[in-house]
Amino acid sequence: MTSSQKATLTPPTFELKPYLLDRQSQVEAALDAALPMAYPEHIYESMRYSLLAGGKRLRPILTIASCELLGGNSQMAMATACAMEMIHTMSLIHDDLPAMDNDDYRRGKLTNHKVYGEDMAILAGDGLLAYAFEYMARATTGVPIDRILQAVIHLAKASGAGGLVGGQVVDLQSEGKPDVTLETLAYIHAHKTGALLESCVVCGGIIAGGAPVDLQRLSQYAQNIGLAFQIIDDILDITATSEELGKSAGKDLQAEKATYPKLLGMEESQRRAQELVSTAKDSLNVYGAAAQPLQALADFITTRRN
Ligand code: GRG
Repeated sequence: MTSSQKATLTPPTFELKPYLLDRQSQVEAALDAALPMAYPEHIYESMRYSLLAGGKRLRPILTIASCELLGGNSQMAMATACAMEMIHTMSLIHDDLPAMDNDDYRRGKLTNHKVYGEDMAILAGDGLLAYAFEYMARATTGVPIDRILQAVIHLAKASGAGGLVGGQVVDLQSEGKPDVTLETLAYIHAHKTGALLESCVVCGGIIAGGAPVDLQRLSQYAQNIGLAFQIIDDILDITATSEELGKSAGKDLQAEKATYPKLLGMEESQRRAQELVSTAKDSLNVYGAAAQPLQALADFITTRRN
């Protein structure tokens, strides 16, 4: 076999770094355009402050990657991808409030309430929550309306009491309790962090017109990376510095939170995260090389430092 024949048979190795940089800049531009300044300026400034504060943009990138896996394109998925980041950002603004996790820093900058006050921070979160749905329903183009409706329903469910809100409630109720079980912790993680990640991946698939079996595989992938993501988050809270995290490190210990490292130890937590990522990747093997971006994103979850 000649070397050129070999080259055509071996799938090219996927380079995550340039892929991430390219997608991040597309998402930054789309978010900036999605939320222009308007009257009353103060609230728009506060919403834009947090929405455009950086971050890995993992959720919108996952949305676009899933859409592409099932034959869609980034244009079709972009409004939904932006909506995902709006919901994520609103949850961070509210999570940072004194009544919740009480943090002064997020994404390396002062938290929203530290700059705009608690009243505006609550309203900025509310504004982003409502606008996410308006924007995804209004600005999605080239996608049949029934798919958009299905995605809106999926995201609304993931954001509410059966998803993010429910996870945050059980998390708050569990603070300071010495007897939180692994089962409760899994519930917190699956809802507080996993539900939105799953919605990103599944909605990307819905927008592309994926069949139920495809959406099922994507959901499996996402549930596994969702839990792995939060286990790594728990580990980083102990091992990374505040500078690396862009927020205060060591908060979980301080708040006496149940975490994977606390319940299982550091080594076992790391092993579980790795195992979950491996299972997540396997659930997409059926798509061959087309699954490389989502599989590489799964690996990124365990190697990240923030
Ligand atoms: C959705 C109505 C509604 C309310 C929100 C406050 C709240 C209820 C939920 C808290 C959700 C929360 C803060 C979960 C933590 C998720 C998490 C691990 C965030 C960090 O995500 P990264 O690392 O952050 O992707 P960047 O900054 O990179 O985007």
